[in-house]
Amino acid sequence: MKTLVIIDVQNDFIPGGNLPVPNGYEVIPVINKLQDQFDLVVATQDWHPENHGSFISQHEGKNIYDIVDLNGTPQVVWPVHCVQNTKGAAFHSDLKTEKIEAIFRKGTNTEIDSYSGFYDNAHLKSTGLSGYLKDKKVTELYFVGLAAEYCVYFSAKDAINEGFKSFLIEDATRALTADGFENAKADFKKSGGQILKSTDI
Ligand code: VGL
Ligand code: ZN
Repeated sequence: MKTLVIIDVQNDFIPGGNLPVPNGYEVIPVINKLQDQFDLVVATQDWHPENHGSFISQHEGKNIYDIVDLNGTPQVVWPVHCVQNTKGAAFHSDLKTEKIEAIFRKGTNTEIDSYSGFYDNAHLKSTGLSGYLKDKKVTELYFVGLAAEYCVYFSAKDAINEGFKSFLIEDATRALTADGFENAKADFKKSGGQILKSTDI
């Protein structure tokens, strides 16, 4: 069974939001069109408490994109984003949501960040996504959304470790930086993932 996993298409990751991905809006029409071609559609939502440990507000004297140590795990310092129950954390209103059967929230623990939709960055705790999909006998996962070299890449890579066939639909994602996405794609391919275009589906 083919499943579309929509990663973090939230206002804060779209231009106008607090952690905008350049051209992030452009993924929405592509993702809306793709949804009808899948048996199952699920989504993730970055869902942080207002004092989350990845936020610049918690690291006096640091700059955005600095790397700090957060409880033993290297952590990029981010602008305050996707705070629970705020407009920034909501899905963009142009994203079609009627087909989304389940939403998995991540980054809820202040002590650790969670780029992947499956696990936090130290693989301490599962979101339940893997069990949910295995229960439905899903075997192939297609990843789309934001941001390409963070939450999309880490989710797509964890999917391989969880035993799924993992595909990343390149024109249905946008990156924070081109270099970051090139490195992520190279590692994803090396790990057994496949890069596709939406027209290949
Ligand atoms: C993300 C940085 C911080 C993402 C989430 O969704 O890619 N990136 N939190
Ligand atoms: Zn986040």
